[in-house]
Amino acid sequence: MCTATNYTTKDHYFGRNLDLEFSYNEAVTVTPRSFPFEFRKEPALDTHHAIIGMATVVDGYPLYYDATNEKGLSMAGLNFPENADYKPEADGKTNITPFEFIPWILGQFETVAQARTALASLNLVKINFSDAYPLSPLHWIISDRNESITVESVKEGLKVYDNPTGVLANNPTFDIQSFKLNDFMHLSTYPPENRFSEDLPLDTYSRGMGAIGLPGDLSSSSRFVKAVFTKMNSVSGDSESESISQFFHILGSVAQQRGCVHVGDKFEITIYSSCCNTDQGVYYYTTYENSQVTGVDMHKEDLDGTALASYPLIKGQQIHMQN
Ligand code: GCH
Repeated sequence: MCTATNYTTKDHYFGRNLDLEFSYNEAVTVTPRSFPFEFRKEPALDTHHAIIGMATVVDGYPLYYDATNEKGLSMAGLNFPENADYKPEADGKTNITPFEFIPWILGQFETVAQARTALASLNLVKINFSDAYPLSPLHWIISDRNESITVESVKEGLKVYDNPTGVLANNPTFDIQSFKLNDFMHLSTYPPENRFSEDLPLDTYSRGMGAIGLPGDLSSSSRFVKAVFTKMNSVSGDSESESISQFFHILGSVAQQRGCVHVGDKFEITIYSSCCNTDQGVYYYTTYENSQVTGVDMHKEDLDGTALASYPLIKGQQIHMQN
């Protein structure tokens, strides 16, 4: 499963954990403005905003998992099994396949408000990229500095939810995930007061007791609550070092350690964690075995060009010996 979040200090940051039991050879990929984005059912975008994010490049096409454009609009796809329902082609609608959805939104729009307007006529059409890369059941978070939305294509149609948390996990549907936050409104970062019984001499014997009951397991609903609590209460200075450190700590609160979640005979792990400074266009990441933060700056690429730039992930520990 995965968790995505955003966070604002002086700049705005957007990223995710990718939790899975295997990898698709993803790489940090920059798409410049004149790379021709072709769509199966809609006209190509010959020029568009430049994009940086994590993608598997297949047959020259960047299949993005999460990305940010040069205007600061960001988007991530997260697993949504058994709920995602993609549709046949529909007349009078904009027919975009799920694997084209991130390029289509980030290629054209600067804000969530603009994206939301375009979503009114969108149909997520059921066309596989190829036999080797069939569609995945996904839902999406789209964020700018000011707001986030969640997009879900389900049996009843395309649903667009305001997402005031800026967080997305996996199942169940976003309305249910959000409703469940009601159950945790008593959690606090302050020491608890004894409202249990005046007749009992209860003691705050440890720090952190105000949030007893915060879920710590790795299910999707629990990660959602934990990430929202951590993000909403996060405190950070404005520097890049403080901001990205805090961001990776938010993601770390819901990361998956090998051995804790069985998937068949394998284990789900946090393959990578990403944090994009959406104002500067710098994409930072760590991997399961590389705790050092690595960065790729989109503005160091030729953004007026036509060729993708791909940076394979540095995956082993980068240990800095001090003696
Ligand atoms: C193709 O249609 C789209 C591309 C793939 C291959 C199928 C590489 C791009 C992107 O949509 C990829 C997709 C493979 C896979 C990915 C997806 C982005 C996120 C998703 C993960 C499986 C989601 C993470 C998650 N996993 C644990 O929640 C990498 O679908 C789980 O619960 O299964």
